Amino acid sequence: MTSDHDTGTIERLDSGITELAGYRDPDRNGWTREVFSAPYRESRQWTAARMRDAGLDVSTDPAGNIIGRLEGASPNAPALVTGSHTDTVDGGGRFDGIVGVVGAIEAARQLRESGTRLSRDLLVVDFLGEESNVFGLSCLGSRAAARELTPADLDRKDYRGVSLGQAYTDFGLDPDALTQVQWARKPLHAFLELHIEQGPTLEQRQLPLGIVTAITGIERFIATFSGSADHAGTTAMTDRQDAMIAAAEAVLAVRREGCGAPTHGVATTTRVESESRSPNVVPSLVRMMSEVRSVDTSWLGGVKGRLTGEILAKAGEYGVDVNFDWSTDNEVVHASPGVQDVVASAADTLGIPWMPIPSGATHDAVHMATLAPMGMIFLPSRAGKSHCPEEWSDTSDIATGVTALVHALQALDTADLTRVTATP
Ligand code: HGY
Ligand code: MN
Ligand code: MN
Repeated sequence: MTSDHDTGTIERLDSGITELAGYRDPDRNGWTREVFSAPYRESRQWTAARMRDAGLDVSTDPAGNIIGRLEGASPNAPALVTGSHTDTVDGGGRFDGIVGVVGAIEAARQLRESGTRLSRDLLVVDFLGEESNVFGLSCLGSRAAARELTPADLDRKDYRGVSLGQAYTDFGLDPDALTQVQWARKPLHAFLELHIEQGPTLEQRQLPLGIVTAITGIERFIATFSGSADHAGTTAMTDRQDAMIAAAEAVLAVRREGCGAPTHGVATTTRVESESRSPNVVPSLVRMMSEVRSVDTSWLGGVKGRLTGEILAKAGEYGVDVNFDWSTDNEVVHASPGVQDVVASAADTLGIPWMPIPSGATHDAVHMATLAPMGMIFLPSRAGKSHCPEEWSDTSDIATGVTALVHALQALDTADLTRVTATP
């Protein structure tokens, strides 16, 4: 059941993806719409209008999340929540996060237009700023909803010295009110997010649907290498304390760590920069930004000790000191077995083939999991590409994901999620 979809649905999904993609930074590659940027600010009006057009009551909470509400029979019952994000990485694509907002709005429209009245409110959320940003912190809106955004986070500075708190103020949000997210202060029944896989597995297995079992944990660090500035032309190779060489060794150590993971594990260095701009000085101060991810909690828990020790020892051979600033972007989070069961039986009833799948990407679902039983539905990414302009998912696959979302939300509405069953 993947090709026969209502033409209205296909048209609305296509137009939604296309119109939202139009809000992009013309000076950056791909479909760039980073949090707090001008195109992102303009796109928030579009999202709110699209929710209203689908018949939802729309509001924006103090953390900048846009919430579309489909009233249920008993509005005081714990709400059902779905949604994702519409911000992108620099040079990003048109589907990461966006599918889970445009698709969720379409699902709510289908429920309303079919005359389905859920027993509880359904909240469709476009979470502010899911992507990791210049402040090094992902999932701003869902983190605030989960009361995980701290005053120290607001003091984080970007490379220009602007604090995250100032960025909120400049965007029109009150940093002191960020945790007063009332909809998330009440008990919630469940959270279910539709998202692209951002990897190749579903396409390789020719499956239209994935049911997420766990979401990767992320450990990030900035390492500062301090050596000695010297004349690049007159200093013998054996007399140098070259911070760039120590950083280069560290980049390879990070790669070895990722390749050595026993199950799912990856490690990436995304930035190495020398303080000096001169091309004729041995680098004395170099900063490096890396991250390590895994769904294997014990392996990920040992990464900091292993990498810190190895990088310090190697840098010492070059007479270079290293300072580390480690942060846990998020711990490994397991999807609710109850929600997984409900989604699996909805897909089986619809005749949609699926597989259980871990997520190597992090999501707003990580933080929503602290508020309610959480689940995610994945749909295929062409060639597994994401976080790049080539990111693509077929509209028919998105529509299949929406169909699964509609039926899973209806089943979740009356499900007793306290049952803990074996994961599918
Ligand atoms: O980084 C991630 O995994 C997500 O795309 N924010
Ligand atoms: Mn995403
Ligand atoms: Mn992303």
